[in-house]
Amino acid sequence: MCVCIFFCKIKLQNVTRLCHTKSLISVNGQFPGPRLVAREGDQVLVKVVNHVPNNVTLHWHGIRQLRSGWADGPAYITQCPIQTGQTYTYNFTITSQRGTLFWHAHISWLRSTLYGPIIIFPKRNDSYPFKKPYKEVPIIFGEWWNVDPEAVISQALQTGAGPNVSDAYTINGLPGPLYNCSSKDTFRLKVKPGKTYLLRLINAALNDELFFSIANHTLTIVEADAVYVKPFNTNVVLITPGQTTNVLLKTKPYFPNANFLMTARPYFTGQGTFDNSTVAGILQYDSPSNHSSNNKIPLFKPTLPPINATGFVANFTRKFRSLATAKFPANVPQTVDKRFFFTVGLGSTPCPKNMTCQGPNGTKFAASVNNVSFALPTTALLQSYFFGQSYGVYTTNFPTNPPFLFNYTGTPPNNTVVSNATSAVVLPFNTTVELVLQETSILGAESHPLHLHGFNFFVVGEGFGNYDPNKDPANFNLVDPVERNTVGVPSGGWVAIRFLADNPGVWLMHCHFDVHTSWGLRMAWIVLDGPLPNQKLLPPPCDLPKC
Ligand SMILES: *[C@@H]1O[C@H](CO)[C@@H](O)[C@H](O)[C@H]1NC(C)=O
Ligand SMILES: *[C@@H]1O[C@H](CO)[C@@H](O)[C@H](O)[C@H]1NC(C)=O
Ligand SMILES: *[C@@H]1O[C@H](CO)[C@@H](O)[C@H](O)[C@H]1NC(C)=O
Ligand SMILES: *[C@@H]1O[C@H](CO)[C@@H](O)[C@H](O)[C@H]1NC(C)=O
Ligand SMILES: *[C@@H]1O[C@H](CO)[C@@H](O)[C@H](O)[C@H]1NC(C)=O
Ligand SMILES: *[C@@H]1O[C@H](CO)[C@@H](O)[C@H](O)[C@H]1NC(C)=O
Ligand SMILES: *[C@@H]1O[C@H](CO)[C@@H](O)[C@H](O)[C@H]1NC(C)=O
Ligand SMILES: *[C@@H]1O[C@H](CO)[C@@H](O)[C@H](O)[C@H]1NC(C)=O
Ligand SMILES: *[C@@H]1O[C@H](CO)[C@@H](O)[C@H](O)[C@H]1NC(C)=O
Ligand SMILES: *[C@@H]1O[C@H](CO)[C@@H](O)[C@H](O)[C@H]1NC(C)=O
Ligand SMILES: *[C@@H]1O[C@H](CO)[C@@H](O)[C@H](O)[C@H]1NC(C)=O
Ligand SMILES: *[C@@H]1O[C@H](CO)[C@@H](O)[C@H](O)[C@H]1NC(C)=O
Ligand SMILES: [Cu+2]
Repeated sequence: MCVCIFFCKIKLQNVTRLCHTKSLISVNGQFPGPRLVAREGDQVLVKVVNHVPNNVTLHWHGIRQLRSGWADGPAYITQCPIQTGQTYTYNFTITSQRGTLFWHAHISWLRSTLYGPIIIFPKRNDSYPFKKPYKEVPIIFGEWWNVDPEAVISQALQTGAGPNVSDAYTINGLPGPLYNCSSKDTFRLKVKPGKTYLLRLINAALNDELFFSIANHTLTIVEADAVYVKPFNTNVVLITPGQTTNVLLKTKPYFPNANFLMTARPYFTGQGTFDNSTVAGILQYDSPSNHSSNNKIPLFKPTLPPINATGFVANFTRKFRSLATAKFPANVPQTVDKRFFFTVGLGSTPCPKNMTCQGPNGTKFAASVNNVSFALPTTALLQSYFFGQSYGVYTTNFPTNPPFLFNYTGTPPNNTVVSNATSAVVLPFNTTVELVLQETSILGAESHPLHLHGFNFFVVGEGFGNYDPNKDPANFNLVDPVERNTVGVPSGGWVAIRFLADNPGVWLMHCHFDVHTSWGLRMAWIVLDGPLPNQKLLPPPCDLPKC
């Protein structure tokens, strides 16, 4: 166990992609940002200094932050932003987690350029539950805008329209040869024959779930969201924003006289526009005669499922199972103290009287949980909670069920207007929670990658149509469900999760499509302290930023 210290200087950096040069916000002048590498059990200190005009916060996505909510990072939830010229040191310990996660900015859309891998090695003398790979390679997907993404979201929120879409997807910051003016910006994975590589896949894209595949190679999935899973083979991986997936790539036993594209492009079922483009990298065998860097040898392309392949996605996601061994048990709550049923989806807010709006039927787009579009406060919830100053900041009456019933996945109601509020659900320490997330097809069916801060949860069930509380629980998997921090609520369907509220603090839950989060698809859980000294939220660090 050690103390790992990282320095993050938030600064501007000129980067050129697709023949567009722009000044983007980076960590230490790197795009994508640097890797945070640590070991299970390590204490991590990240000193962040803000040298850009924007307010910034960083989030350590998937790190449990046991009793250290002050280091979680979502702006106005666990901290006020780090303002220009200010410094804040994130201080947390990595407890009982190992695998791949990622860090990203958690304010407005700054995570479009502020992101990087988190790699957590097992404890010393501990090993993977699979053969030690020859090499490990992070593959982080992102989205590239030729314009400033902050201008894109700010204009969308003004007009009420859907935001403009990105110009490219990237692998490790590189769009690859299928875009104009981009072939020199191609990620190349050089491999040796007969070896096993561990690819640490991370979807850091803002608004798009992605299919990923490597031509002529099968992948073995071994881990999801930094939790080992029962290995299974697949040619195509689906990864939603906020998810991480470790896969083993076994290279061919000989030097093939060919190169192989790895590509990713969206899975999309919504009604709006989306970036329908394809990022590609190249898998090339490092042959002694160097044939593989010869562009004349054949280049094979993988086949990805159709854009809207919901059947494939359902089959794929159902294959994920916890290891559920003595060493890596699946501690699924077997009994439930509190049940919640949340609808998630899009809606609208009325257009201000003196404006014309470009959202649905002249309104503004909004998104909600149980019809509540969550408004960010002007101070941080965690401070308000900790110092007993919630009055006027947030309420604790977040609805446990939708305010009115309708056929969630059928004909939409005639009123799509959502309400707005800053409200939370309060949970006593160690409450076992069952939460059903039901997609609403009010403005068209669409899947939503829901991310819970502060906890992992077990995905005990999922299905299409409306959740049936009388029939569906009978099919729940309480033995080896996958444990993760981000789950796709199926397009036109529902997902049921369970978690143990054993981490005191204020924890955001939100759609990991940034556009939906910006429209209000987010809410907060407040988990109270337990009776024992080690069950209480620690006091705030003295450099915690102020609003
Ligand atoms: C970026 O480019 C602009 C225009 O060429 C230049 O003025 C600026 O100094 C550059 N910034 C950095 C951080 O290199
Ligand atoms: C980090 O937090 C721990 C408590 O969790 C505290 O003991 C330690 O002093 C902190 N370290 C720094 C450098 O702030
Ligand atoms: C790659 O797969 C294609 C069919 O998808 C096949 O025609 C080709 O021979 C394969 N190439 C290699 C080198 O495996
Ligand atoms: C996406 O692009 C492909 C061509 O690359 C095209 O065949 C397909 O129709 C497009 N799909 C949508 C939904 O726009
Ligand atoms: C996917 O889109 C195609 C073309 O628009 C359509 O024919 C098909 O029914 C859609 N499939 C699903 C599963 O929605
Ligand atoms: C999904 O799995 C079912 C059952 O194994 C199979 O019948 C179906 O064809 C699969 N669908 C897709 C799109 O792969
Ligand atoms: C519309 O009214 C709001 C206040 O309700 C005001 O802030 C805004 O400037 C007005 N916009 C126009 C275009 O008049
Ligand atoms: C828009 O208005 C039309 C006609 O009034 C109505 O049929 C439709 O359902 C409305 N759409 C939305 C998204 O509210
Ligand atoms: C809800 O709507 C769907 C699609 O129209 C329909 O198939 C289903 O029967 C409806 N469910 C109920 C309970 O009315
Ligand atoms: C909308 O539906 C509700 C109940 O479903 C009904 O009472 C109301 O009259 C409807 N309004 C309009 C404008 O159709
Ligand atoms: C929330 O709703 C109130 C009342 O409808 C409105 O005045 C306010 O501007 C809304 N706030 C946000 C952040 O949308
Ligand atoms: C930065 O955050 C502070 C504190 O919340 C706020 O007062 C200020 O308006 C923000 N500045 C910008 C540029 O967003
Ligand atoms: Cu969403």
